[in-house]
Amino acid sequence: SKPSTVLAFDLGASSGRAIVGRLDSEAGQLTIEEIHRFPNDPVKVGSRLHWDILRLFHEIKQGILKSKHLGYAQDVESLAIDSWAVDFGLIAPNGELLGNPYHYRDHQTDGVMDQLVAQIGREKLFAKTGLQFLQFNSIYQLYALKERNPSLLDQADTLLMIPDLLRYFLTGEKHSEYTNATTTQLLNASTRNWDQELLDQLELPSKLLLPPVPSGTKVGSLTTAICEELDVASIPVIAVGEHDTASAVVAVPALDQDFAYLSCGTWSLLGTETLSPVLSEQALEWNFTNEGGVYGTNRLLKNIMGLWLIQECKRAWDKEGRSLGFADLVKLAEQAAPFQCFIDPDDDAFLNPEHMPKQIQQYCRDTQQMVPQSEGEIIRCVMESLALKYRLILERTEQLSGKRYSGLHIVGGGIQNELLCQFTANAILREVWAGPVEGSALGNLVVQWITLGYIANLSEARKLIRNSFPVKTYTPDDGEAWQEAYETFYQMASRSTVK
Ligand code: ADP
Ligand code: LRH
Repeated sequence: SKPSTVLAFDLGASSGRAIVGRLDSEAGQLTIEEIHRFPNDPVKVGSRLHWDILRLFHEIKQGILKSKHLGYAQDVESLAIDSWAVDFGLIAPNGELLGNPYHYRDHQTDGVMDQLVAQIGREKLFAKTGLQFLQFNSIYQLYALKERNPSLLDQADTLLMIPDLLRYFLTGEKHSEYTNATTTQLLNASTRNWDQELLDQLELPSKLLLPPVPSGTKVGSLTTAICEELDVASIPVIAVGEHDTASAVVAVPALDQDFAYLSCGTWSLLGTETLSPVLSEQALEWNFTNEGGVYGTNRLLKNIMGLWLIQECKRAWDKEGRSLGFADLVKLAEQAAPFQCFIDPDDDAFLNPEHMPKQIQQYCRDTQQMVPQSEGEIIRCVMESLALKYRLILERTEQLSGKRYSGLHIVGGGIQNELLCQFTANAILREVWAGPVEGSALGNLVVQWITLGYIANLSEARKLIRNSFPVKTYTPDDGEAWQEAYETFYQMASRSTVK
């Protein structure tokens, strides 16, 4: 029988892609083809940082057009979008978008979290939502907006998270998808609906937020206007696990029920899948999160600053005219001396500094370490520190879940940094299993196929991914040196409030 074709749009904080997936159910094989990729550069206007949302919508239309030109469009049975979390657009009563959505790294939320947390109480917020405290969670963005730009909120009829918003542009239908809704820190983990008390505290009208629909729900199809504009037949649209990290976790090719994962892109999201939220005091103290997963699963994980640190070093050097690719930077790091200095990647200073390399140097100076000078020294410091941080968070995940993991699955664009994969194996003293690289897009695709009835469930989907894509094993090396480095890293980071 003919393979089933579906289309995934995966929007990361650094780039977006359109991927065609083809499933041969009889052979138990699936293949993917990247048909479109585009940068997702945020835009600074005055002192505000925005996403270029209309451009992203344009690129999604380009992706649909390309699927047509490649001859797939007539076969595409559905499409779906996933993206980074927490950000949103506001819709006016007349159905139009109000303003440009803000980027979660905009400084408007600086200091806001402490204010609101003092008001509500940290324990209470965690008990209700199960979420980690990140200064850019939607709840703090809304609170900041309330103070800074109240008329915008007053005019708004509906809040739509980024994938909800782009999906609304495509279908004309407004729905809120569950996994991404959990990242707002406004959803109650027990009721899986908006927490009325929190909405009241923020004086947010409850009409703003739509009751979340489960991942995998069919939520309309391309509008007639879009079909005419692109000259394509209408395509059904599915709300998959629209939080990119939820989709990445779907795609972890684990054979066991209990596994640890690292979704490695702009952010490094490290944790495990559990049946219910872990709301212990320890989870709160370590600032772990419980984000909603697909099909009732829970994602116990922690955000680690991730490859953002490298992206931002690259951007600073690009601006200075020393254009180096990621592969060049990794090569330079490989040539630099090991274990010279470490940073805590999750120090607030690294969330959105003016100049990342200088910020890293400053951190090393402040912590009385050697100050890295060359590009290679700086990137080596970042990569070793990330690998060591992964160990800390992996061990904490084990303590919280009460499980022991024999290795770590890594998915996402970051696995192209093979030196980082090797460092990670060395640091955690266990195997690393790297792949697939397009984790989020694959998770997006397989949930569409589950909805369409081609794949039975989540574990079948993971088996299928395991059978269709290579997984590269990295075995730990140089254990003693890394153990010593971990002790130094841990002491250094503890002195400056390990996050
Ligand atoms: P996101 O989805 O968050 O935008 P990706 O999963 O696409 O991010 O990962 C992008 C990151 O992968 C880059 O920031 C870079 O650090 C890393 N990367 C991509 N290609 C390479 C490469 N050839 N060598 C080393 N690292 C790479
Ligand atoms: C990764 C991600 C992560 C969120 C952050 C805002 O792309 O979705 O899970 O915390 O972006």
